Amino acid sequence: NLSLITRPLGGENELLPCPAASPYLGGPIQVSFPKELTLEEVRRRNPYVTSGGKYKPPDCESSHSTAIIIPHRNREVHLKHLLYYLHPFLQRQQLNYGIYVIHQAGNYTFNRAKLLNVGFKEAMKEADWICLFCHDVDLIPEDDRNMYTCEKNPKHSSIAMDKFGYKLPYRTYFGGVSALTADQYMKINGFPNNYWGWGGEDDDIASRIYLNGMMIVRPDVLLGRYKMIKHAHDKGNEENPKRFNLLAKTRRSWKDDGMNSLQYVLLSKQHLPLYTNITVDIGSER
Ligand code: BGN
Repeated sequence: NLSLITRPLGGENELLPCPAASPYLGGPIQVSFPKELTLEEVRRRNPYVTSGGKYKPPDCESSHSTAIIIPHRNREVHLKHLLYYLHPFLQRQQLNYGIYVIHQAGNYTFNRAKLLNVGFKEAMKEADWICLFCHDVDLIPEDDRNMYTCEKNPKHSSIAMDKFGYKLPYRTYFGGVSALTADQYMKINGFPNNYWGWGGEDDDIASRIYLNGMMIVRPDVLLGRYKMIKHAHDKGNEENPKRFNLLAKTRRSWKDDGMNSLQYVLLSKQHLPLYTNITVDIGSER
């Protein structure tokens, strides 16, 4: 092939586009949680990951860029295992990516959806991410053909979790791991800020999607498989008794509660070797 031979060689920044399907995908992943694993070991195994947990394929130009947003508090052991699996997983998919851990400061009741809003806002300040993956810290993907890229509609990825017998628990379930483009995220005014404690916020997000004329798409059930890391019930994330009332009002509240009403105090932003750590004071219920 002459065109290949006459192409100037060694030109920097002259990578060819990555193939439509990555040649590095291996399918099912055997997931276990070795106690002795350290972040240092995860770092050693991922030498191409740069400061803040960012990566670009070294051998081709990826057309995808995905920010992984992980709400977090007191789950360091889970985070370590997630990073151990997620970094190689995303690299095998040949994505440009960055991992953001959003840490809720203080002891007030946990608020997953508001932390995701903060993650969206802070991640978009750093780069024009095409796709945002909202990712629970305790869910490990079990098949690398479950692509961490966005679709024309919001995508729910964790559709077959071990704790639900590898089935969807109900038709509109949107919890665990889900993906929206920046446009889709803004179209629904982001996520609700007022769900404090466990439950309902994911159903609110699903409502926002349908109320705005979109639908939830899913990967093949054989690929959307996840293992949940077992844990005791969190202190500070008790079931939210208000979730039923809140959900009944989503139709009226989504326009005024979301990205356009988001308030928080950024306490720190550290570019650690394996992720960007954002610590935030998101206040409390008024
Ligand atoms: C649902 C919860 C979700 C949770 C799933 C799976 C509610 C709202 C009640 C109308 N929804 O029941 O938040 O992700 O279970 O555990 O509690």
